[in-house]
Amino acid sequence: MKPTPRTSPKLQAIAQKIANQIRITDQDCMRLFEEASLGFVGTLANKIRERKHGNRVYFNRNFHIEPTNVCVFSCQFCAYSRLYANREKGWEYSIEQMLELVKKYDGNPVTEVHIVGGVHPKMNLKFFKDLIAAIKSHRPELHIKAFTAVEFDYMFRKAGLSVEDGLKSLIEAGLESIPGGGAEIFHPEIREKICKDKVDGDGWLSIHETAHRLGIPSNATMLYGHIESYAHRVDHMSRLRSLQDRSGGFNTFIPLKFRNKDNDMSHVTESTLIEDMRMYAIARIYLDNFPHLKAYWPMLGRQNAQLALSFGVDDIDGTIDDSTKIYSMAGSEEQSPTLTITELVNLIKQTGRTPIERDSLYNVLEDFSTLAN
Ligand code: V47
Ligand code: SF4
Repeated sequence: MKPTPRTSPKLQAIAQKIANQIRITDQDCMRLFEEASLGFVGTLANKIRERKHGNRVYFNRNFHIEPTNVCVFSCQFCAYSRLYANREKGWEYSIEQMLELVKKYDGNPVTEVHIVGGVHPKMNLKFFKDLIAAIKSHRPELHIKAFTAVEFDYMFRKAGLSVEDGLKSLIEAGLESIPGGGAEIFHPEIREKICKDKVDGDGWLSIHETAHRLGIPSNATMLYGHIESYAHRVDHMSRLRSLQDRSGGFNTFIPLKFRNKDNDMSHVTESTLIEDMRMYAIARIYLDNFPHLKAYWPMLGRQNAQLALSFGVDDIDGTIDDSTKIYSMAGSEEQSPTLTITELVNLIKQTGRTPIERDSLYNVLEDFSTLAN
């Protein structure tokens, strides 16, 4: 990119690194957060995104199962969990009920089920192994992406197993990949304030590292736009980038915008759209070893997710279905998030990009560029 005269020499040097495909430093990343305009970071991020993926935008056909919203933890930002003592106000599905949810999709070409929920003291490792095995025996080709590091940490400790042995037993039952939740902000200064009782940053990273070693890919999230500073965001992404250098097991980074409805952080103002787009762009510039950057449309809203496709994002998640409550209860844009394939494809085409249906491992299933509007 040719630097404009108004760009400072330090920012120009960063643009030069991107042009030469040189990794930026943590200090460069701080400078981008503190000094760079949306246009500046957007142009660089789009260049990187097009270098990696051309004009393609990936989506998949998935649905979510949330086994329970009863949770032993009390994250300040969570609008969804109900304490065990208050569990009559929550839900807890049996294996049979969850299998019924899966059977609703018989004959529907979904390729993935995403299973995450609260940390229920009675739903143990055996329960989840049986759940996974039951789904696999009903529909063997359905990819199972399940459980955050927070859920693993609790269920393995309760079972008295190491992370490695616990993961091996779930893999044996049919677990194939791990979603990116529970990461929040790794830095203890913030983690102590927003989710002090669940697995810490090092624990989260070590569970993902173990999964990668066992051949299980995963995603990583970052809950941003609340009480964290830019330095905490850089620290978070820096730990992820270092782990990815060692393991190579992350597929996708997903920045999650903090929503403030009905939680203990309702007094905290939400980030602006400009700040959201800057977040995506800077993540794309910094995380050079992450293949994909995802905008989770139920959280951002459809139009903002479309916009994010010009700021480094190449993945827009999937059809989802309306069973995911963790965001709608915290005030996300989409209260009943479901998109048909035609709607999803049209959303992507309206931005001038090429819609590509992917499987859970980003193998291309179908190019939808020729589907009529
Ligand atoms: O870890 C909870 C977030 C996450 C709020 O891997 C909130 O493909 C904003 O990680 N405001 C769980 N965010 C969900 C998750 C996820 C979602 C979609 C795709 C994938 C993937 C992973 O939800 C939690 C937390 O960071 N969350 N409350 C809130 N008030
Ligand atoms: Fe429980 Fe997850 Fe909510 Fe935290 S974010 S209280 S771990 S459901």
